[in-house]
Amino acid sequence: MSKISAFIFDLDGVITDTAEYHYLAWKRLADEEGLPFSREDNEALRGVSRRESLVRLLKGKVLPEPQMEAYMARKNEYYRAFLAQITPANLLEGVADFLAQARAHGIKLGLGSASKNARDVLKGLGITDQFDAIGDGYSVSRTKPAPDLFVWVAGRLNVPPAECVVFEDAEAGVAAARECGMYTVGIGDPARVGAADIVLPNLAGVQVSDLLGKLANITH
Ligand code: B16
Ligand code: MG
Repeated sequence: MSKISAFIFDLDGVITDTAEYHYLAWKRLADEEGLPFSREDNEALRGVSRRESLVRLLKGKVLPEPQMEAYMARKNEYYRAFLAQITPANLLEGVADFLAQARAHGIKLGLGSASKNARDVLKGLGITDQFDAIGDGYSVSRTKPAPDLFVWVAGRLNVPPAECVVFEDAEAGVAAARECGMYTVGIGDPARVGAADIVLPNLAGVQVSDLLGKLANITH
C-alpha cells in the first residue's frame, strides 16, 4: 500500500448531523406546496446536491427553471435559519478527538462536502481552522458520485489521491472516492456504505493508529 498523507471528511453525517435540518426545511417547502415528502424520502437525499434533492422530491414532476430556483432558494432560507443554532456541541461524538489525533500524526485534513453552506456549518462547529483545504458545493460542478470534489481537495492539499482516506456516510460519496483510487471509511449503515474499505458506526473511540494499521493491510 502507499503511505497515507491526508484524511478527507464529508460533513453531513460524518462530522455533524445536519440531515434533520435538511429534512425539516424540505418538509416545510413540500407541505407548503402540497408535495408528499417523508423521513424515508429524506434518507435518499443524503450527500445529494440541493438541485438533485429537489428533483428527487418532485418524484418525476417537471417544473420550469425559475420555479426550481425559487423552491431551492426557499428551502435554503428555511435550512439556514436552523444553521444559526449550530455550536461545537453539534459535533458528532468522537470527531474532535479524532481530528486532533490525525493532526498529531502529521496527517493533512480536508473537507469534501456537497453543501454550499459547509463553511457556515464549520464556523458554527468552531472547527474551520482544523482543515488545510475546504471543498464545498461551490468547488466543482460535477457532484458525487463523480470523483471531482475529492480530486479537487487532494489537489489543494498537494497529496496524490492514492494517499488519501475519505470518510463518508453516503453511497455516492464512497463511490466517488473509490473512483479516484482513494481509501474509504464508510460511516453508518452498511446498507449504504458497505462498499467502503472499512465500515464504522461513527468515529467515537476510534484510534487513528489502529485505523492506519487496518488500512495498511488493504490493497487497491
Ligand atoms: P446545501 P454532505 C450534503 O452534505 C447533505 O447531505 C445533503 O442532504 C444536501 O442536500 C447537500 O449537502 C447540499 O447542501 O443545500 O447546503 O448546498 O453530506 O455532502 O456534507
Ligand atoms: Mg454526508
